[in-house]
Amino acid sequence: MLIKQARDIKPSEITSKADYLSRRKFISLSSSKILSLYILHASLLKSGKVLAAEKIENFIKNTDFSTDEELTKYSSIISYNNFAEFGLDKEDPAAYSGDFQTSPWKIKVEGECDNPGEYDLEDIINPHQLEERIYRLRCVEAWSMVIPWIGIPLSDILKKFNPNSNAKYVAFTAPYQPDVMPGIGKVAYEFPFVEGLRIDEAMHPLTIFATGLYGEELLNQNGAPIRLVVPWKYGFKSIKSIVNINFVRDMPPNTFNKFAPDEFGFYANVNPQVRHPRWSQARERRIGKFFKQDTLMFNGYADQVASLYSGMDLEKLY
Ligand SMILES: Nc1nc2c(c(=O)[nH]1)N[C@H]1C(S)=C(S)[C@@H](COP(=O)(O)O)O[C@H]1N2
Ligand SMILES: [Mo]
Repeated sequence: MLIKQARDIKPSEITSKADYLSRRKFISLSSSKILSLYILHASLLKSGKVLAAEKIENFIKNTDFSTDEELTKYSSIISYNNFAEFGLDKEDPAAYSGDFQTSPWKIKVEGECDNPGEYDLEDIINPHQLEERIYRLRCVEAWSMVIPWIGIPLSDILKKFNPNSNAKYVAFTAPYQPDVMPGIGKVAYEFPFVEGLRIDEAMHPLTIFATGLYGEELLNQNGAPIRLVVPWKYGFKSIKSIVNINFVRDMPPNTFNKFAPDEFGFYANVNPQVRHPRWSQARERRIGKFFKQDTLMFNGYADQVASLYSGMDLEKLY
């Protein structure tokens, strides 16, 4: 069965990926890589999940905000995931998110703003120019990746809703669909998954809503159709598959903090000097690399974001 399924992959899909990779000079495309893409397709097909990523045609490359570090392989980014709604093993989101429907998609906007309402995803995205941002992603579990996201600055999206002066924070909610989310009921977190940012963090130019990566629309396991990306914070802040945006006066709850308040805070800024109660945060394992490397303050974005926290005790901001 595996071989037949592998043949079912349209050659064009493989070619477009190959083209993309060869344009990035720091990645050399070997035949073994093409083979591994075939095998990946085959295994995802076997698990019932067709790798149906759509190419994104119109995006600009924002090099000002991008790192030139070596990209993590596409196959790792889409197969090693945290998305607790689908289970806690790293392979679970790719294996079990196939029945999750991400189109059509609506986002409800509410709270302290002039333009609340239920919006079609297209109406939120279409007014904006998509851009590629190559960011580091640092999980609180001490692994990291370099991901070429495609998205829109969150500030551009939020401004359309005209938040008022009471909007001190913005809260985000992921879907609650136990019938297609096997992690719900099994994983001990409280669902739906919720997260939040202080409004100035949300409006910071590094903060984006991503709709794609590696030139293609997000797959379910990465948070299709739209997810937050906040590169200077631990990965759990970057909530996937957003269905609700709420402008609020008070600091909103976040799932990891509710689950283990002594281990995970609201701010969750990457800080190599503050250890997690159960492990050090000083170093990290870059997925695909053999040796661990030092973790940087604010995940390497200190020049851009440290001023947001001036006067605050970074040790207490875990
Ligand atoms: N809805 C939702 N979003 C989520 C999570 C989750 O469990 N549910 N996990 C977070 C964690 S812990 C990390 S590290 C990142 C991982 O993103 P990636 O799988 O695209 O690399 O997603 C974050 N967003
Ligand atoms: Mo994470």
